[in-house]
Amino acid sequence: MSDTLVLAATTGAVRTLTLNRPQALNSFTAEMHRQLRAQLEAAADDPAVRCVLITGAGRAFCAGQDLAEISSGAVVGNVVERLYKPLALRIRSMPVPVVAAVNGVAAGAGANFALGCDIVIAARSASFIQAFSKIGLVPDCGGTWLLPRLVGRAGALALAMTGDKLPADDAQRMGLIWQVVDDAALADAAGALAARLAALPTRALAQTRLAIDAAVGLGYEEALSMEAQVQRDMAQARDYTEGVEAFLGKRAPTFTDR
Ligand code: T3D
Repeated sequence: MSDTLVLAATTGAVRTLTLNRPQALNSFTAEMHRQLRAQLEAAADDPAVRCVLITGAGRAFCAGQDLAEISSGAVVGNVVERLYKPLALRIRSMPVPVVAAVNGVAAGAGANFALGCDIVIAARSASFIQAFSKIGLVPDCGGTWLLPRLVGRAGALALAMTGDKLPADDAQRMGLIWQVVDDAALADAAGALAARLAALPTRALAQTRLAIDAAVGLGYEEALSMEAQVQRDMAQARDYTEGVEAFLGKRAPTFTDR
């Protein structure tokens, strides 16, 4: 029987997935990819799950690809196409919001995996490293797309070329991540954020992600048309009726769409 490399726990409507190879700083093996994908599918298919929270066991979030596994024979290009690309796309297509709670170092594909989540909250001692250049690679797991959009071309190139360790506070100042909290407060702060998102109309939140990502490639007028189309769809959903009725009735809404 294989080890449990991704722990899953549910609190209310929040499914927490914990990368669990602390002895190798939660670096990705093919088996950890497989288990993470299975857990993401299970969360996507479970109507009771309204937010996914991803974190790491031990002192790291994720150190990217397990370099020992690669040197033992896996083919680099294949791994990126076969494992990292579907992972990044799965995160982007989750029907509920995805929060990354970065508890320690996030390096290489581990950094970009975190940055591809919807909201990134980090412990103050955490850091982000585009470690690729140090081993003769280029950013992957969405890094080439994400970094310039998050911090602009200048910041993206500097981070990717130097591979310097970026402390969480600097990452937040640059707009790479959303929030930094004291280490001891991370689990509670991330849990509270995830619970808050879970109580919101999660279908509209997932559509918000899609619309914002789509708008990046559109002109202003096209973006306005796309918004009108998405809004038409959202207005057909129960959550919209519930939100408006709750507002007018001066009561708290109960959102159920997904
Ligand atoms: O197929 C492909 O390769 C393409 C896909 C690429 C995607 C990528 O992610 S490429 C980038 C891969 N990641 C890295 O290059 C990061 C390598 N790790 C580090 O640079 C450092 O470990 C950290 C800066 C992340 C942390 O440094 P530090 O000093 O806090 O910890 P450490 O002592 O280096 O690591 C602790 C242990 O974890 C150590 O094992 P040991 O000696 O205690 O048995 C170390 O070997 C292991 N570890 C850390 N990162 C990895 C790893 N083992 C395998 N793969 C790793 N990526």
